[in-house]
Amino acid sequence: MVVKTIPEIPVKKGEPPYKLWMFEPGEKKEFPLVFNLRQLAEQRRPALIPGHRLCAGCAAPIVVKLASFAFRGPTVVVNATGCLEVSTTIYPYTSWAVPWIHNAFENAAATGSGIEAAIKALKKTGRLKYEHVDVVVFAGDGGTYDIGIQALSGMAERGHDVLYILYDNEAYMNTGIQRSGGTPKFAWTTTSPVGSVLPGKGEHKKPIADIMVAHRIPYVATATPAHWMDLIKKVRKGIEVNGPAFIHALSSCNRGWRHEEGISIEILRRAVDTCYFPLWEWTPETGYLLTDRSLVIARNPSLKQPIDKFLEVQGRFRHLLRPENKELLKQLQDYVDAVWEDLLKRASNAPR
Ligand SMILES: Cc1ncc(C[n+]2csc(CCOP(=O)(O)OP(=O)(O)O)c2C)c(N)n1
Ligand code: SF4
Ligand SMILES: [Mg+2]
Repeated sequence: MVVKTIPEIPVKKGEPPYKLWMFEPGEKKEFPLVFNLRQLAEQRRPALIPGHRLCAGCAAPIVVKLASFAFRGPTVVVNATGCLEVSTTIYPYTSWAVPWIHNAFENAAATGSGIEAAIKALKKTGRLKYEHVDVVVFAGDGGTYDIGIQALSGMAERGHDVLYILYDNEAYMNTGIQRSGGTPKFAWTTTSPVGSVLPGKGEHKKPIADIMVAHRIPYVATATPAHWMDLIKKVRKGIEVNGPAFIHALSSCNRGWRHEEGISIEILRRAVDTCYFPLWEWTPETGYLLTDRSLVIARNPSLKQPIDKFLEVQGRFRHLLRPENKELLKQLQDYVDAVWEDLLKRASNAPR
């Protein structure tokens, strides 16, 4: 008997909350995607359930919950070391309602690859009756841009059928806000301090999603939990493709970004409205396609907001808005504009 957590029937009154659902191997059921958030929440239990100790206002659990609405089931989750892992599995408790594994910081993609290979072998020898068992990795930016990139690149190159979801809070948050390859230029972190010598981090964010496009895997996309329908659809696509898929989800962190707890979703909206974090997807067949709000902005350029709108609500960029740092702010704006213009040229659905 296998544990299955997303029920095919809505939760009924009087039922114990977050009960694990069981079903027999060999049972074949597809769960059609519903795009009414209330209906989704009523019909599906998320993979991550209450009781975790992630900070109030943290976007990471929202990424996971939304993503899990698109899981087909059965699904195995692999979690790299980081806030999501340590705060959801404090021994002897767990907030995960699906089979879940943590290995080491750097090898989440290798662990996912191994699980997928084992599933294949079990199917081949007739020992696994399911048509598909999906493997989904969640990893932070430190575990992806820096320490996990070797395992991730290997997973992509070998063609493992795994969906890798990067929740990018733009620093090593769990260990005290150290800069990573995903930290944007001029952001304050404890290892890229702001003072009379340095104006925060000296380097731009690594283009991780484009690096995954360069692997020519079946599916790559960017997403935020503020654009929830877009995120859910992309996760489902990433699961359904045959082969590796990568989703880069921006995930605000009130501790590290220095913002109020209640504005996480607003900040992520601003990240897209300023084109700091454009929403797109890529497949080998279609190339780059803008999605959701970014497609709207491409069609109506007057909707594009200045980068200040993203920066002004975060303490980590406070110094950039001082008059003496006008030149740095312009540098960042020019960089965001150049990356956006480049994306408009590459996206086949951008107006010409
Ligand atoms: C090999 C190894 N190096 C360092 C650490 C210490 N460590 C644990 S979590 C973490 C930061 C994780 O950062 P990120 O991947 O961005 O996830 P976040 O905490 O931001 O969610 C570090 C450095 C470790 N566990 N293993
Ligand atoms: S430190 Fe940041 S990423 Fe970690 S749980 Fe708190 S808000 Fe979330
Ligand atoms: Mg991080």
